[in-house]
Amino acid sequence: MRRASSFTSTILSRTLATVHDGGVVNLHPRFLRVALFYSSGTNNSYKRRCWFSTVLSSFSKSSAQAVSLGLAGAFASVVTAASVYAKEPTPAELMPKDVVLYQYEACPFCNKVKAFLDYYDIPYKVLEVNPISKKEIKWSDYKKVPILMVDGQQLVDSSAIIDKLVEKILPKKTINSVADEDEETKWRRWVDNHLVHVLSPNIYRNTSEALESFDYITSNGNFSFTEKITVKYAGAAAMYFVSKNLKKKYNITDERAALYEAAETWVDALNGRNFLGGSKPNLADLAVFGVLRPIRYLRSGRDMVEHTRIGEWYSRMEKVVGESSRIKA
Ligand SMILES: N[C@@H](CCC(=O)N[C@@H](CS)C(=O)NCC(=O)O)C(=O)O
Repeated sequence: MRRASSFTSTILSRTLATVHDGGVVNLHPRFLRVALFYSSGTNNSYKRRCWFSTVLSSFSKSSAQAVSLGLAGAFASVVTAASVYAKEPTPAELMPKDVVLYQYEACPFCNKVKAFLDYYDIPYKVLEVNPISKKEIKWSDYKKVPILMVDGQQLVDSSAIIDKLVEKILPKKTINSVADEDEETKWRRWVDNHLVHVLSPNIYRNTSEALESFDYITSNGNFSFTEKITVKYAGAAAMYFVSKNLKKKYNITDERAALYEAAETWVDALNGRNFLGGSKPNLADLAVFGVLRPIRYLRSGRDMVEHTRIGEWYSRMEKVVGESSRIKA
């Protein structure tokens, strides 16, 4: 069997040995031999993987992304947006002064936080973490992303980060009723416990989709040139097999059907409302939107919009969230 350098193997194992609370995978050694065809076999540190450090990111609304995907139309619709749906302004005195997000551009949890920051127009800097060395977060005891620094305070875990931000900038947040609050909580949990698990098997469904995803990840992530090349091809191959394992773990037989079902479930939850929050998005709307953003313009996301009723809500969300409040370096 052909073998590549241990460097390749190390990069692969470390890149793929990332974990998220939602899509943890235990890799069977036999599976790894096939998936990690190029492995030197000396590294047995393959642990578990984050579907996404494997994955993509928010096809936010940057023109570069839109153009690269031939989505100028979608971009234009974002521009007309602001006039139709108004954002909720954050009072100036509550606006944090210095916000830094440590992230992987493709991470669904990071994108969930970004959707919140963008919607509330909170300016933030982004520090892209190298998923292999993680040197950018060496200073922290917490070894995952997102990490959000807010005026010197470290916040971790996407849902906890959002709760903390709500406390800070929306101290008078009024929810119409306990029922509304319960509904919002229920669907935020659904995002973390169900929706994120459906995404991974979809974006690595076959070799071409796995390559498309890794092309996105390596183009947008913080990788050295060598890492980029290695991770793109070897990572795509490995994740193709990982996604098969994920399907088993989460009892998914047909990944596309599961994705469409999740999208339809969400539209049913809207029950004719523009947003789950009614006339404005609530935290559940922002969470669903955030985790879907990285896949929206990949093959799986395009299929989802084509084959389900989620497109209209998604477009409304794009419009109301509007331009990113990220501070360009
Ligand atoms: N529950 C956490 C999960 C965060 C998470 O699992 N992040 C992944 C990226 S998607 C991670 O950093 N994994 C560890 C790694 O990459 O080494 C959250 O909601 O923020």
